[in-house]
Amino acid sequence: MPMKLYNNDLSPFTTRVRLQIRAKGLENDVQIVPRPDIDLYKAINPTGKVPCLDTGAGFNLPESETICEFIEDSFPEPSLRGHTALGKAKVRLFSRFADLYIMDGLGVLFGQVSANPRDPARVDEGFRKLDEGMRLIETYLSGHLYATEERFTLADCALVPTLFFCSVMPPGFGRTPFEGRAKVKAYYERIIADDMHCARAVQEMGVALQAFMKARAA
Ligand SMILES: N[C@@H](CCC(=O)N[C@@H](CS)C(=O)NCC(=O)O)C(=O)O
Repeated sequence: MPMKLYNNDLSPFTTRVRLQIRAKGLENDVQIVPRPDIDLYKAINPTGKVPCLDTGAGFNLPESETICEFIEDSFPEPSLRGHTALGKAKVRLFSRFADLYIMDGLGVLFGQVSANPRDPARVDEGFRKLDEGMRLIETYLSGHLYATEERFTLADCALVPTLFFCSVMPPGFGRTPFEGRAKVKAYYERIIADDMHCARAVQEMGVALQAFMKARAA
């Protein structure tokens, strides 16, 4: 039985797994399906969050990083991990930076996007956290097309969707995206121009964001 990924095109966590599925050529092995109605979905995934992977083995697996690791173990080739112990560690490091630092800052800012009035202290806190994540990524980026090596890895799957939000969210707060982070900016702009899966992922996120904003304004 094929696996099934419960998806939402806007979610950076789900986009991370969509990127992995396509980069590994697994579209026939892992179907990408919309998340059902929330009450039904909570019976499938008690966290209520996307993504969740129906493994086809009677177990529904939540949490994007866990899903990515499971997919790598289930379909080892082509590997999106590093080749060496250090290469593998570097890939995981970027996933941690994306989840723990960047998403932490973005989470605070999400709460302020439509707040009326906004809380300036929370906005500052969000940008402080975001900038700390950016500083770390800037420090560790390879400077090549891909984050860690001369090929696409799970590090890129984690970074590109989070950086999408880092590019679209600051202008809404009167800030410049990627300010002072030239390497991160160059990485993001290059990879979404040169890598077809990343280009498609950010295009899908952009369309989903427009629809989300429109629904919110209605
Ligand atoms: N740590 C989780 C985070 C997943 C997550 O926060 N997903 C959001 C969408 S970006 C969600 O489903 N939120 C709905 C909710 O919180 O009710 C992962 O990596 O999968």
